[in-house]
Amino acid sequence: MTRKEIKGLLNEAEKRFASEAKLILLKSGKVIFVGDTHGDLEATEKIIHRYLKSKNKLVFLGDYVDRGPASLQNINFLLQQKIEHPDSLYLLMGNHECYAMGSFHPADFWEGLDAELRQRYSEALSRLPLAVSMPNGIIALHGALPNVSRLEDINKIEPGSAEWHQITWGDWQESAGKFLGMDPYSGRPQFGRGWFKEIMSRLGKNVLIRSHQPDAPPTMYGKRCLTIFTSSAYKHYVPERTIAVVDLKKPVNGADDIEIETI
Ligand SMILES: [Mn+2]
Repeated sequence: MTRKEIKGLLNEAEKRFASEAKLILLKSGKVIFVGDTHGDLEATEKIIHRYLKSKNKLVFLGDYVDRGPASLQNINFLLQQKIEHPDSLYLLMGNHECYAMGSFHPADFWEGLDAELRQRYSEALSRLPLAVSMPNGIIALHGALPNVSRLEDINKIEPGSAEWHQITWGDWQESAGKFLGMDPYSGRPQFGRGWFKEIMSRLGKNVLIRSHQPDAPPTMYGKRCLTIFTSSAYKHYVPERTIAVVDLKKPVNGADDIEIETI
């Protein structure tokens, strides 16, 4: 794409994201959740061609850039698809979309852009929605669950806030506590079973689908917290790229009610 085409794409995408709520409500059909793709354009193309059809909804859980070899192509392809299929495809915000809110390393995508394009991608991607809610008890987002009083309050979360940080950067650990402190190496906030149980009950949800943490067990907390990962960028942790398929006609009480497919 030329520079002019990229700017046009970012303008269109930014307008689209500005018109969406931060909390997306999905009510019918089959929903396909995709974990971090991290520059794995091949994975993204395969998923779009295989699943973007009929009444399916596709939800990408964030982290489209950095680490993989085709970050620029991956994010541009996803933005084009979003513009063409605005009500079938949803792109949630991951921490790697948040360079505007503070730099991090490694960030090969962001560091490879010139100042003007870095600014434009930052502005457009800082408008991405944060979470998906479904009536069968599922909530989906990139990392951990935010400290909000009610589900609808996710719509008020501002990029850069504490709640935004919990969603985009938060990790889950198999410990009993609630907030377990910041990881000294990655700087990510760590949360335990206590927080999961408390906030899921407050939000009235059964199951969380998220990505972000390739070394996390695929299911935690009595199969109520699913972590999927859909990039070849972390083969040493996750040898297979996984997605989660949820049929909104069926009740979901745990991971056993969700189809995990490899692509
Ligand atoms: Mn992440």
